[in-house]
Parts: sequence; structure tokens; C-alpha cells
Amino acid sequence: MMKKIETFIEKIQNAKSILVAGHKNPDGDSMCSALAMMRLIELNFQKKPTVMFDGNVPRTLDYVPLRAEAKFHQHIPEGSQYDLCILVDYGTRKNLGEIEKYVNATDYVIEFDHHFNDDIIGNLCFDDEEKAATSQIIYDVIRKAKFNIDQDIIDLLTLAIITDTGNFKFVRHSDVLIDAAQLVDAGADMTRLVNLLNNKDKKTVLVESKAVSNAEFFMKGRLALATIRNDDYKKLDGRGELVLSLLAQIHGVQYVVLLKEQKEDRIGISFRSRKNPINKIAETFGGGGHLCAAGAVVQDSIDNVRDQVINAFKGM
Ligand SMILES: [Mn+2]
Repeated sequence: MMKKIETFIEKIQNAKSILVAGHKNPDGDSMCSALAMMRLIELNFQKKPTVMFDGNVPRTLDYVPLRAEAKFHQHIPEGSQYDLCILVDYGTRKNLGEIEKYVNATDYVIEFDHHFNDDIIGNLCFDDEEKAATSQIIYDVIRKAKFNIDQDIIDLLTLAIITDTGNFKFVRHSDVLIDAAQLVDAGADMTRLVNLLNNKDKKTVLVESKAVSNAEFFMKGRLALATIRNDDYKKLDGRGELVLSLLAQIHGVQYVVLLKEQKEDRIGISFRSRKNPINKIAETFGGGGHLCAAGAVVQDSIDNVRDQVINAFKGM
């Protein structure tokens, strides 16, 4: 580990231009880990990386520290090149979207990630699938390298943990609680940070609650299926987390599926499970993900996809 950290330091010292990026449509972990990495380099190496993203950033992240420093790729000057790229929380190559061309044009890639990936991009990898959030891996390196940190970095690392654990609901190992405890000791104000994320547009919450009201139930109430049609999808900001979380709170519900009509004949599917693995079902729809939280995108009509999903759960 120390050898890898030495290389990390050397690569940053030698880089003239640095790009930091995560996956397309960044979530809290991806965005906050990227901003924490930018600030870390600024504070310890006196150089300022570019933070770039593709897709949409949900409004819940509007007030995370340094949010304005993250630039939509189309706002980056044409022909920009970077001699070092740091990828955080990207998952797989196909999740990079338009960032991929900048990554491909870079000499050296360093990655920090907690996703399973059989097509690793990084020349230097700080990967750990056991971590609940990518920011924990960055925090590990910070402590081992004894890097300087400030309040923004503390808040960003904590926000990444809060969002990726769904406010500490998805904790598998104690290390994430130990990291969070150390961040609180370092000055993270949990109540303030959780509140700062409560920033959804009213229309998004109304669309989400409508989808919950109209949800269908199958398999004696063990499968809840919600649908967001295209008209409503346009008002949705984020992935419909509220739909998934509310339906999962119902007595007896073990599986929750949310169908989102992103376009006519393009359906995004989110799968959640209380206990049994669900990622194999997502794979049959050409997607994937974690054991109990997975997704897919299917080119078909919403009615066909609905029927196929109900069929796929037969025998579960
Ligand atoms: Mn993550």
C-alpha cells in the first residue's frame, strides 16, 4: 500500500494537468469523492485538477461543498488534454459516457473504486469492493499518507458515505461506521450534512409519490412494481430513490422494481431486494449491479418490459 501511495504522490507531483472524474449521472459518492480528490490535490500539491462529469447531477447535491467546481463536459474547452486522470467511483468503462475520450487520451490513469469491474482502466488501482463508499478508500490513503485535510474534504468524504449507505441503512461491515465516527471527530456535522441533501424539487417528490400510489403488487405482496411514464419521467430528478425506499418499507415486500420510461421504447429498470440477490435478474435484462441493488436499460415498450419483469420473478 505504501508503495502505491508513493507512486500516487509522484504521479501528481509530475503532472502538469490533472482530470478527476466519476461515472455518468453522478451520485453522491461519485460527485463528492471527485470534489474531495480535487481539494486534496489542491491543498497538498498546490495544483488544481479539473473535475468533469457527463449527464445530470441531481439537485440533492446542489449544496455539497465545492459543487460549482465540477464542470459539465460540454463546458470544457474543445481539445483539452490531461496528462494524469484520476477516476473515482466509475464502475465500468461504459459508465464514463463522454469522459471516456479524455481518459483514453491520457498517459496515466489512477482509479479509486468499490465497484466490481472486470475491465479495469487504471494503471494504478486503489480498489476495494468491500467498502460501502469510494470515499472511504480515499480517506484510507489520506490517513496513511498523512495528507492535510480541511472542512470541505471532511464534509465531502462524509456526504459520500451518507449517500452510498442510504443514510447508514446499507452497512455490511463496521469499517464504514468507524470511518464515519472518525470524520465526526474531525468535524463532520451529521445533522447539517443530512439536511443539506434535502433539496429535491417539489415536482420530483410529487412524481415519486404518484408512482408509489399507483404501484402494483404481485406474488402475494412480495413484489412491488412501480412505473414512471415518460411525461412524469421528465419531472424526475435522480433515480426515483424515494419510490424504491417507500415501497420497500411495506410489510411483506421483498422485491421492489421501478420502471422508468426514459424515452418511448427505452425503459430504465431499478431492482431492489431486501435479502435475496437480485443482480442475476438484472443481468438477464442486460444490466447488473450490486447483490441487492441493481439496474438495467432495455429497448422495448414499457408494457412488454413490465410483463417480462413479472415473468422473471416467477419462482423467486
Ligand atoms: Mn459509490
